[in-house]
Amino acid sequence: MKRSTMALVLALGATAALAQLAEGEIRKVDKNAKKITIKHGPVPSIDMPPMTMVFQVKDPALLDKVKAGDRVKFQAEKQGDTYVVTVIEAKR
Ligand SMILES: [Cu+2]
Repeated sequence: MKRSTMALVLALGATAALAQLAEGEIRKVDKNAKKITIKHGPVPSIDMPPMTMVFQVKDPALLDKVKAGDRVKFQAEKQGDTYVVTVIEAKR
């Protein structure tokens, strides 16, 4: 594969991954319980409408990157009866 074609494929892949990120605003961070409260917009990956709710986090280190009041992009998945945030980043 030519280098230019490879770059295009990688760029398209990154765009697709970003498109799945939901947007929201952090309401509360609870590091001890590994939970985060997010007022969020639609979350296509788990087919969820906008609401304010508590998520578990996959890795508590994710909570070091955000604080209450931050606007964020995030990815969530359903694990059993629990909704888990797997990726989160503050918007700037
Ligand atoms: Cu929700």
